[in-house]
Amino acid sequence: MSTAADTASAGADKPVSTSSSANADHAMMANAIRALAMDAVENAKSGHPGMPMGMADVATVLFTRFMKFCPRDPNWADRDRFVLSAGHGSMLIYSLLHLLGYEDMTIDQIRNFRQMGSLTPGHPEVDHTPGVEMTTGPLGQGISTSVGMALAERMLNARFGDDLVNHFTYVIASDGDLMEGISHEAISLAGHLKLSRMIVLFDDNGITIDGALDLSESGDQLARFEAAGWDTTRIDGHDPDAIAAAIEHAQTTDKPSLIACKTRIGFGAPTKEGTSGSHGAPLGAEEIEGTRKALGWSAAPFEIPQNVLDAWRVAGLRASKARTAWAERLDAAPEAQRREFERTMAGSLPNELHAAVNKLKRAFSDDKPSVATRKASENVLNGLADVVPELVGGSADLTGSNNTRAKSQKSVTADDFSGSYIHYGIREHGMAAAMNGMALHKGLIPYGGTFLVFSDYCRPSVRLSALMERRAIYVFSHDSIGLGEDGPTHQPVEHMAALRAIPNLNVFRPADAVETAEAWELALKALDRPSVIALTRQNLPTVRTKHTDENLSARGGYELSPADGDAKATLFATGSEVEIALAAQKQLQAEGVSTRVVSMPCLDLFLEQPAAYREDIIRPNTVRVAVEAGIEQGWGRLIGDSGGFVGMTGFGASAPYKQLYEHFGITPDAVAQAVRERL
Ligand SMILES: Cc1ncc(C[n+]2csc(CCOP(=O)(O)OP(=O)(O)O)c2C)c(N)n1
Repeated sequence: MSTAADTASAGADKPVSTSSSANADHAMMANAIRALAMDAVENAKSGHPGMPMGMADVATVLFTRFMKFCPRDPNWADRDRFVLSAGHGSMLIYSLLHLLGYEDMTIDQIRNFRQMGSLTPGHPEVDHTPGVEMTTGPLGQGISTSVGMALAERMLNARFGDDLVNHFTYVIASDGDLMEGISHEAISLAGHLKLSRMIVLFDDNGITIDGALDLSESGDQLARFEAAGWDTTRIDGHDPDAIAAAIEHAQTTDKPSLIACKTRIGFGAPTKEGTSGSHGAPLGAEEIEGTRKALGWSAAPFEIPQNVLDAWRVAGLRASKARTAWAERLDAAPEAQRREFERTMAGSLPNELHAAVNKLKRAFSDDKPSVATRKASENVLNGLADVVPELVGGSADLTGSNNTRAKSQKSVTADDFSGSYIHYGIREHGMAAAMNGMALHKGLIPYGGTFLVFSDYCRPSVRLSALMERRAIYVFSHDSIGLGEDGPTHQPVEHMAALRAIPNLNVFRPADAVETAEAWELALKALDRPSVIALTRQNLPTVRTKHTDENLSARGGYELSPADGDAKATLFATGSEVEIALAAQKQLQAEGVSTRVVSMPCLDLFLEQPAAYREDIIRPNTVRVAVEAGIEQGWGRLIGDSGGFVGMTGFGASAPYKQLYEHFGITPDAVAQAVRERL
């Protein structure tokens, strides 16, 4: 049974083979997972025992014979990645981490499954539990994010070579994962790019919450994956030899692999096995007793027989030598390469970044271009792509519209992963998930573009970027009715507000080229936070005409244009409406109403500033009016109950953009009038 391990790693150093049967037979090792899962769920009075019990055989084979990882160094850069896409089966991964010897995952943590502060939350959470690679639970996200991990692996392999980067990405996915629409985008992208190091183990149990899968599905998953360019096979997911043979084969193909593992959910449960009754509820004392009997498992709850635990712990040590050999290779690598590898994997930025940003800012302030911020963003990328080579761009088939590609960026293809630009195709959701995967893998900084209105198509993954605290940068152009003739289907209205509602997400809407450069700098420096950069289609004047090295956008909002005397009014604006606010200011001051203009490129960052700064910018004793070509939601904290808002209250229309601004009353006159009414 040790043959599979001999081909377990594609790296120069293979993890040492452990014959599981030397210490405890496969069945008992798998039963340890089953027992922990059913006992933990029973103890918590909630959770999902069925999936871990059904996939215990597959997980045992994968982790004892194939996976390359190190419990004492869970973040080892060249470890195989494992994503439990079916996050509801979290007890599967918690059991594995405990059994394999991840120090923090004590039996008490298993006992405390789903309790406050435990390392065993209801669904797996990255950074919370060592050994968990991503936060899963929303079905479809895990498998789709894994595409980004597998892509990052190939891209970093192209940059740093087999000695440093050479690992697999394994996924356990359920029926639900494969039914979700995002999986279509993900598997077709993976198939197109021939991500051969991606291996999906599909828990082909034919059961979902409502009952038998055939209530809602009659498709052929294997045919679907094959059509997308995957290698596929179907096996008995309770036959360890078949599982091992399938993984062994999957490692050698030049395509991503799907292994459909026919399993019985709740394996061993006398009345609930094979039924949705074991999916998401405790089995109950009687059923658990019957399961113990059926499995031949006599140990008390949360007790693992010593020989079984020993066998698991030995499996946990399999890759120790491979890890040491890898560390030696890293030490022996040329100094510059080693440093670059360590820097990018740590996520730290090159020292030259600030100078590069300031060079751009100075040039913009000197030249005072009238450009769309999407074009300014392209100019910024041209200035930064070589300084920050770990930047990986892309677009969901709108490269020329989003202006996301720097001149020096070469396309990534299935034959050549050395580039840094990805053609995601018309797959916004898959793109956002893949970006998360790259950010989770580490070593690359992903950014990707589409129209702001289609941020809705990325939203579930954007929310996960924020929840997982990962630096993904969303470049959303065509950010208002200012896009003009494409009309209301393409004109975002509620999107800024909707994105601002996501915690831990910085939403930038720069007013000119200088603020665009500042937004990029801040997005890159936000190591544990994703950013959105909303950009215009239409040209905007340069409003920051005097250069300063200080990143004024860093505090979210700042006084762009002071009043000509004791300010009576304050105008807040973002992006393309800053120009309108400045024109209104002129009008008002000509009438003797001293007015200041505050540019607010990032409301999220502004609201995090100390109260004194906020008050100084808001000036509650002035008449306050905000202008943004979107809905009012979110501006209340700045304008208060008595303030004015000039923006949109419904959907846009199809017309040249200047007419639209007139039609919807987003004009300097309207802003000035809103002030006059409140004086
Ligand atoms: C996007 C999303 N929709 C719904 C759910 C709720 N949910 C959790 S598991 C599940 C389906 C269960 O079926 P399957 O994926 O086959 O898992 P199994 O029953 O085999 O464990 C659903 C609908 C979810 N977690 N994510």
